[in-house]
Amino acid sequence: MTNTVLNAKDIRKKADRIRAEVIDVAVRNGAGHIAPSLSCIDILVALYYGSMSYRPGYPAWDGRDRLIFSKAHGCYTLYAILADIGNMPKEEWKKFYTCDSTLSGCAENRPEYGIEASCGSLGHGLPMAVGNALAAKLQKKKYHTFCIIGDGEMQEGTTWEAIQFAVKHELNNLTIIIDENRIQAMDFITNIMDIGVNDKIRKLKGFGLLPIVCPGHDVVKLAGAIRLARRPSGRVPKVLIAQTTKGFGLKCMEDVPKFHFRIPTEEEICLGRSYGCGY
Ligand SMILES: Cc1ncc(C[n+]2csc(CCOP(=O)(O)OP(=O)(O)O)c2C)c(N)n1
Ligand SMILES: [Mg+2]
Repeated sequence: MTNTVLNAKDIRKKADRIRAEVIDVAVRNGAGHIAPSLSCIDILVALYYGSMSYRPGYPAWDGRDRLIFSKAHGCYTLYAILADIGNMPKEEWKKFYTCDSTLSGCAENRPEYGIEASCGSLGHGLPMAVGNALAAKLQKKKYHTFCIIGDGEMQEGTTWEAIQFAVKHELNNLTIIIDENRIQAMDFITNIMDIGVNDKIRKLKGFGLLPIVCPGHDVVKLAGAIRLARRPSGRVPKVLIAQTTKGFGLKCMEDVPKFHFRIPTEEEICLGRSYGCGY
């Protein structure tokens, strides 16, 4: 059986439950990449509970869509979801970052859990995703390949080489989702590399792509946009720019660069949460 797509109310609840769990496990076990994990929660929930095709509990199913999680340091959410859908034992996720854990701090290839690739050295995910998408074309397979990449990571040269190849080979079975939280490591992107907020759009268009901007924490809209992108239409890869907030969910962390790798104190956590309202 393939996965079921959750309705609007349930997928929002799911996103909030995963948020709470990621904060809980990471703070308890002392794992520091909380903010990059919180920024991509709605993207991952929209994929796993609202758009991607896979068989929960059967990560090796050949027909599954492929997800290459290139910003691998934000993998806490991926682990929480893989445990939730039955691809990974729940205890494995709950003991993440302790001495007994076999999970790495940056997601690496664990086919038994459905983690498709080892990333962590930024810039390597998209070239692998392009390879997966090309393989599907050559082997006449129907799966779609998704790649989640950080907005700072977009600066890597390998990313732009991969985009050129994907455009040249008309890989319309590939969707790139950019986690646009506007921060790379310890500073805002516009202080480091990007020339203004629309710089990425200008560059992507220059490379022949048609980026679509969507709200990065509206899980229902994200799932809709991803379902549309998943259709094998057009001649080029799809690009979604998900406008996210780094550290979304914990008020002390939101948009604060120093939280790239940092455990909040109890006082900071007491500043409150910014989710779970209205449903
Ligand atoms: C090739 C490479 N250079 C530097 C790093 C160190 N590093 C890890 S995360 C990170 C910031 C990445 O920013 P972004 O892609 O925007 O991800 P975010 O944390 O905002 O989700 C950096 C520089 C790395 N992992 N790989
Ligand atoms: Mg970023």
